[in-house]
Amino acid sequence: MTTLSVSHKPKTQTSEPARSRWSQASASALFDLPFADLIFRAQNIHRLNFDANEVQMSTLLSIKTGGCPEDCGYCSQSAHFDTGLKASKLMALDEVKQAAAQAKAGGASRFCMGAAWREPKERDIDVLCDMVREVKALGMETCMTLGMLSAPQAQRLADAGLEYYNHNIDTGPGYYGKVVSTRSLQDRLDTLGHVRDAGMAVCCGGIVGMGETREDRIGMLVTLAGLPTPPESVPINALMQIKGTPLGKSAPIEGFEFVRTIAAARIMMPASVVRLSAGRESMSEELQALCFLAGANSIFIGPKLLTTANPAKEKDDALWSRLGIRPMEI
Ligand code: SAM
Ligand code: DTB
Ligand code: SF4
Repeated sequence: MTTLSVSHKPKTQTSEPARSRWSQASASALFDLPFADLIFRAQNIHRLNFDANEVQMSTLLSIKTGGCPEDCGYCSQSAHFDTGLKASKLMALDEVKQAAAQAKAGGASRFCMGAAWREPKERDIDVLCDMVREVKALGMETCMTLGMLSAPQAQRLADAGLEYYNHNIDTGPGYYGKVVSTRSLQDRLDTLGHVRDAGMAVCCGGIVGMGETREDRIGMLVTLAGLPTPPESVPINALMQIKGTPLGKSAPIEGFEFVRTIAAARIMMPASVVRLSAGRESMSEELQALCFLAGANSIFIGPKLLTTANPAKEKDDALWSRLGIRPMEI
């Protein structure tokens, strides 16, 4: 078993009541607060647990793109939908190493490698472990998102030194069936259990703006906060609308509702890093600043997420400078 040092542990304990109190009703009451009260409460909790001006910065790389057998209704990479995306096979080790070095030079402290798989094949695990070792050798934290994992697969990746595993629940239990049919919410929870048991840190969140209701968004946060141990990292993605996917024409989430979702995540999971994940490309700088005020303290940097665009470095760097945001050290 790998000894894992999870960075960004809270400096002090939260002042919020025990986690078990987050029912659908109590979380719903948070969302109903006047906006200023909600942000004030989120900001207080944020400051008790983190340096409020530090933001953790990761860069993504799609190491295996497209042709995925799953039918996630938002995804450019599903083979079920015609999105015009060109599929490619698993990248070579050297290319991954090069991309990681570039990400480090661009200011990322963590490198997150994503594959469009239902789950990795046994024959891929050795090279995936090599990728982990090579990226770590550059002095970066490692994260992978490869689909479902069996317990032995999770253990092999952890033994290679993988620190974080990203596996999202995507939405609340009430809306899940409208989003994906090829894997159940329980399948996802099982993978999260294997990741935990192997000693890795969990990165788990979801997507908003897929046509779900506020109740569904609350259901997602209640599920995340109610995990036996809440995820160390909670990505909140705004849907990147992909032409050709069933959810590609969903009405975008309204800005204040997005900020409320971030604030509620911060309050309900005080010790977790909350990631302002996909969607920054189409957000105003003011909306992003509100998300940071609401307790978001992690982002993806670099011009690309997996298959879609992210803000350019110059634009981001100018924003960090104007807001006085510093990268979180590892
Ligand atoms: N195939 C693996 C899996 O799904 O577990 C890993 C890669 S998958 C692309 C990682 C996550 O990205 C998904 O679980 C989903 O939450 C998020 N995601 C995918 N497409 C998105 C989109 N169009 N907009 C926002 N988030 C998206
Ligand atoms: C997560 O929650 N968001 C990232 C990461 N985990 C893997 C992926 C966002 C993907 C956005 C759509 C795309 O670029 O294809
Ligand atoms: Fe495949 Fe992951 Fe996309 Fe779902 S989200 S279709 S599993 S790549």
